[in-house]
Amino acid sequence: MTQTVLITGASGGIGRMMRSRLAREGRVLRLLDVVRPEDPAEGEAVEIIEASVTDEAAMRAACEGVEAVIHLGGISREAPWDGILSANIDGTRVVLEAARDAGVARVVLASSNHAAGFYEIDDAPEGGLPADSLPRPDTYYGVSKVAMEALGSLFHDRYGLDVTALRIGSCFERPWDRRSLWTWLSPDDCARLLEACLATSEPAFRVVWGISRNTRRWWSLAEGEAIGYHPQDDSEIYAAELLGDAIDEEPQGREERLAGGTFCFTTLGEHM
Ligand code: 15L
Repeated sequence: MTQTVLITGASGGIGRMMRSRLAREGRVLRLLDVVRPEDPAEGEAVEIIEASVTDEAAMRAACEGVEAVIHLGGISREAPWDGILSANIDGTRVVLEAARDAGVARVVLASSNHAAGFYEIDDAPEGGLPADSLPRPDTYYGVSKVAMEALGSLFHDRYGLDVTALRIGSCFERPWDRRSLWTWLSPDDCARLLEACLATSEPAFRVVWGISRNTRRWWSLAEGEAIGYHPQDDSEIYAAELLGDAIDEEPQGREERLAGGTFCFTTLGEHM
């Protein structure tokens, strides 16, 4: 039987990196974005939808026959409030309502570390800061991710959807500075994490950090491991190249000690 997985925000950074990594025998990826995703390559099991996550009719149609939704769509950094409110908060509501109406069993939500950006390294207990630590958003963007998590919780409790909200660190091909050495989520680990979310056994609402097995991490891996996410990559292989002689220095100043880094200091409501 074919499994159809809808990915919103499929033309964004993570969406593009996941396209080949989530391809599986017996799976169709339905790729949706306001920016039209690339047409399928020969033999690629993908369907393309050009639409906004705020478009209720389009989202309803997109959810038809879908087993799981991976919701990556929306604005991915600080921006004026109106846009955040519409794309990230209302967009998530529209996605969840469409999923519920279509009988979709699972939804994975791309939350962010910026829902908890004001935690500092010293706040972390042994084993790492729990993934479901109380929100401490660092921006309006972070607030929208807190709202996203709240909507996920609501749709689990009301309608029984299986919802996993991922507090994603920094999902890029490679880390680029001291902070990203502990926030890094390698693209391969991101795919492993999403596969774990697609294979959970009991419907629940859960929050999980999206990071790799980085030597410098201070966020807990326990919640991910509980659903079978066992990250394999470690950013430490880049540390010498990135930090040179400063490789063993402690993180300096609040920008390097706060989870959200520069997001904690950017002007609220202004494009970053
Ligand atoms: C995020 O939430 C952003 O979407 C991404 O672009 C990065 O800035 C990341 O956080 C990060 O904290 O590195």
